[in-house]
Amino acid sequence: MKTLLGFSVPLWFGCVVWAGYLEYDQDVLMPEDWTHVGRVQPTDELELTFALKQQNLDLLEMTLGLVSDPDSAHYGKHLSLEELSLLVRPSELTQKVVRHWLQSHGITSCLTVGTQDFLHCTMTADVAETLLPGSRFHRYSRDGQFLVRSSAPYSVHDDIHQHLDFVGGLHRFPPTQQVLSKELQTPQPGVHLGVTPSVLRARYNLTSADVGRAQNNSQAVAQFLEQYYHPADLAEFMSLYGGSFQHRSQVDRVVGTQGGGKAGIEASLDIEYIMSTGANISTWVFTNPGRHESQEPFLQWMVLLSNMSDLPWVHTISYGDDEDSLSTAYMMRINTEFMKAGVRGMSLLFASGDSGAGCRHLGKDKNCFRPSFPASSPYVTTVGGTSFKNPFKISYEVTDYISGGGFSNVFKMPGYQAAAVQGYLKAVAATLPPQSYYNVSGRAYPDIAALSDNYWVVINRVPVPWVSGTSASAPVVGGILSLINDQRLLKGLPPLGFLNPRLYKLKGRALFDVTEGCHLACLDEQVQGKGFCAAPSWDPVTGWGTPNYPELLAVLVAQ
Ligand SMILES: *[C@@H]1O[C@H](CO)[C@@H](O)[C@H](O)[C@H]1NC(C)=O
Ligand SMILES: *[C@@H]1O[C@H](CO)[C@@H](O)[C@H](O)[C@H]1NC(C)=O
Ligand SMILES: *[C@@H]1O[C@H](CO)[C@@H](O)[C@H](O)[C@H]1NC(C)=O
Ligand SMILES: *[C@@H]1O[C@H](CO)[C@@H](O)[C@H](O)[C@H]1NC(C)=O
Ligand SMILES: CC(=O)N[C@H]1CO[C@H](CO)[C@@H](O)[C@@H]1O
Repeated sequence: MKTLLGFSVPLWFGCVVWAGYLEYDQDVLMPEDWTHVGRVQPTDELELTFALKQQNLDLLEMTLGLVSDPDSAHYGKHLSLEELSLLVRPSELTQKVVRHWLQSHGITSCLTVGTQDFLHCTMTADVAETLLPGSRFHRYSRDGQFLVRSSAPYSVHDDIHQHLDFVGGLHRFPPTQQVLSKELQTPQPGVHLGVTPSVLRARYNLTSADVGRAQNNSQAVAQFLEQYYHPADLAEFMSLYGGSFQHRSQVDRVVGTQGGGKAGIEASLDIEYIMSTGANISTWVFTNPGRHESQEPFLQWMVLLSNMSDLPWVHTISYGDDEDSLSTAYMMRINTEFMKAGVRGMSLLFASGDSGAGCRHLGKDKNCFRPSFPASSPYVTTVGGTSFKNPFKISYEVTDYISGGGFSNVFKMPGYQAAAVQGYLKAVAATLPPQSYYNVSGRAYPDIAALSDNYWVVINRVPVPWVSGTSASAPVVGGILSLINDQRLLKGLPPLGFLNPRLYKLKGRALFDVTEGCHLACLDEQVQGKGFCAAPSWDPVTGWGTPNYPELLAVLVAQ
């Protein structure tokens, strides 16, 4: 059990300088599954990431709204990395103050990014502990993986405070596989269908002609869990299941370092399925961009996006953490990074999580639901999960009870979804869970859904059945959006970019509405394991429903 240790009292620092916490609410207790190994040596090298305060964030948010709203004259007028940089890069003062502060501690090996709002610096542990009063670095391990993190909250001097959002590499541990595949669960008797590419393509109405053709279209999956895909698994998967459609059997680009040993089920699932719906489209894999013990892989991926001008249009990510385990400052800044990706025309899709509404124990007999981040960010498209009503044939879809969904406690409900969410709350008012379990003023998710149950995946050359989770749904929807981008690019139109404003304006048109079933939540007397339930139109379990490709293409290729 993790508890909160951060508090907002300023630290009294040695030579009479006030210092304050950047992430006063950051959880600094070590998660149960990590073992403390010992203090680092003072001369051990650390790599820390400094998130510098950006400029014009109101303008960034407004620009994202305009380029993503199909009714705006600016729809699709995405910014290049250079244009984005002119908008958000930190002020000269901020850059000067932060650099001077680092240099005065002898820190000179720092790398910056295209938007100049991150600095990635190498320093010894004793320098880091002086730079960031309060921090104390220790080494931790889990399953042969080693990490360096601080056991106590860090602070920065008051004159630096206003120039930084947070420092990465001190507190956040890699999430336990919260977005998990229900690997090898006991199969039910009988000849079960199981999801393969041809099952998905049939259900979502993809014909053999629905494959990518555009020259410079591409899509990506990003992974951060020390997992990797094996090229031979992908090739075998495609030879087993790719018979009925033109496809690629190879990844075009791997960014980062793939681990050794056995392939991971998550990694194999993502890549095999994005390349099955997004067939014949160039595909990239982002994998642990930094492998230093003090790095945060998800943060490093975000930093990388701000440093590459030529990126795939669609990214699917199966990473998630409890909102309440992360600092508000961190989530706010990462949310800004999502806006930066959106104004550039990228679509980021996150799995909604595999714990339904989730459950957080607040005290004796007192629980509430537990939203997951980044699923709860208003500037990503969050994908929930479904299963077939009749598991023995391609039938209509119902809620997969694991499908993550609910309301953020951190992000306000964005305008694009207000009417849809109000409609739901009103329609099902009589059967909603008690109000004390969730926050109706927060961003509600998911936005869309796809099958998440009983996939076939090839891992270590062996086809494995019964793989489940919303981490399957996200790449399936990602590949479908890539096909739509493909048609748009062929017509000379810009890519879809941040989809939600346009998706909510469709009001469910071109999607298969999922109206049956509830997802799981706290096993207590009040809610008895039941969170929210699907209903006609949008709901916080399956969003607007699952894609009917030909209709979705028709409405999204129009302009
Ligand atoms: C960003 O890219 C440039 C080269 O394009 C490189 O010199 C720099 O080190 C990169 N920054 C980071 C943080 O990796
Ligand atoms: C798509 O699939 C649904 C259900 O499988 C079917 O009823 C419909 O006719 C199909 N075609 C189109 C163009 O929607
Ligand atoms: C597959 O994509 C390439 C471009 O990347 C294109 O030249 C080719 O025609 C596509 N194949 C089919 C069957 O459309
Ligand atoms: C509910 O969400 C809003 C933002 O949408 C936030 O300001 C508020 O603190 C949240 N309440 C709780 C109890 O978390
Ligand atoms: C994002 C992407 O796939 N970009 C490619 C566009 O085409 C050029 C030239 O072939 C490639 O170098 C890019 O990688």
